[in-house]
Amino acid sequence: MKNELIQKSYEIAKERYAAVGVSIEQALEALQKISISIHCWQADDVTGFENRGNLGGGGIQTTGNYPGKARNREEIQQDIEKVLTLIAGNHRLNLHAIYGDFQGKVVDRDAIEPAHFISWMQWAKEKGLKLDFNSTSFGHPKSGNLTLANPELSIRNFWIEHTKRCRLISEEMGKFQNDPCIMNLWIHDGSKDFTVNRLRYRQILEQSLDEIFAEKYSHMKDCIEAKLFGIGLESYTVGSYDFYLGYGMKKQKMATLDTGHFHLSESVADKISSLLLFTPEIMLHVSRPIRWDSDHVTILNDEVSDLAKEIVRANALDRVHIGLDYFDASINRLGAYVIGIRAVQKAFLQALLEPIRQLREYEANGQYFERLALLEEAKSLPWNAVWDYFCLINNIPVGEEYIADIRKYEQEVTGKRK
Ligand code: RNT
Ligand code: ZN
Repeated sequence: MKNELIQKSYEIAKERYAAVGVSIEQALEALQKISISIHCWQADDVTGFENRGNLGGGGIQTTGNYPGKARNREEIQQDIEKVLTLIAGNHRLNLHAIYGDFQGKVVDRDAIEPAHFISWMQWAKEKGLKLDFNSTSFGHPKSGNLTLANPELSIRNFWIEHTKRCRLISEEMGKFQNDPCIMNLWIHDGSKDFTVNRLRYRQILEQSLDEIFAEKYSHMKDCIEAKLFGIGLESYTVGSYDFYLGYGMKKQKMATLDTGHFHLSESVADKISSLLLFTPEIMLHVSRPIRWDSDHVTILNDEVSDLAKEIVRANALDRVHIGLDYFDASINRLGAYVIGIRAVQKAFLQALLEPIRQLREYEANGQYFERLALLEEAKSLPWNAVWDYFCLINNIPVGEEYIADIRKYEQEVTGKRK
């Protein structure tokens, strides 16, 4: 019965969308191909497996102590496998360097190797996931306030070595999965208060990056992530947006746009069409900043909708990589994953269903009332019927049905973790 209703609503939606010149079949086909890079660190509050405990720092902070966080690789994998049963499509898993399979040993960051990630690669292959990767500069005794931008040579070299190794690991991942592994480089370097030698640290960072990127690889792609500020590092961020945008354009590296890393009233969506002209590709960290870069769970809000629309309008789905980045430890962590992934998919579905031909015609004719009116009406076109149908044909829970699945998993699995 329920399936029949979904089917019926879908048929009605098809006609309704046809009236505004939109093919929902094409939209569904495109949505099916969108692959989201799922961040592994929501599963365990960015702790990792270094066997030294979460040292925190680096200007980021998880808040909450909801029970049941994953304590090891097996548990993260188990949780991700569960998440995959509640979402449609083929996706990627984004690992941080601290999530290596270290076999109970303490392996320092300047000693990590592809071997520490073989078990991840094999598991990912079995599950049909592709892997992405990140160097980890935070949460380490040598992190301090400056890593790659540190004037102290021994510390700087330690982090250069770490980052080079991360690129090699990414290269091996890319080879193994026969698909480029995207490696994100984010460092927290900055300072809490007035900084009178801002140029110097940026020069050092530029030199470090040049050293790191000297080796050319063909199975991995680099992206560089800027930030506005970190906790305890409020006055100065070495790797600011201007810095990485300039570096990325000069060296043809893709920029990572984290939606929490800008002034709160700044539109990240509007950056897409400019970046596409000057950098090869774009990486996204879709997040939800509340008052600051708080990394709340991504939801379907205007910011995410605008972002998806700009990407679709620019016909750039093949040049923009969509990743998630948030860590909420105050609610069920699997639930947090599913909410965020589904929200991003919904945003893209809405974008793909936009009556863009008509809107552009209005714009070209200077018919701005008509353009605004259709944009408003498009908001309430029956996209939800298409979304339900998408879930149905992918054999995953429709609508709020997944809440019960998460609850059950909590009772049977995560709730039993001590
Ligand atoms: C921090 C950056 C960065 C991290 C992850 C864990 O503000 O957004 O991407 O969240 O690397
Ligand atoms: Zn990020």
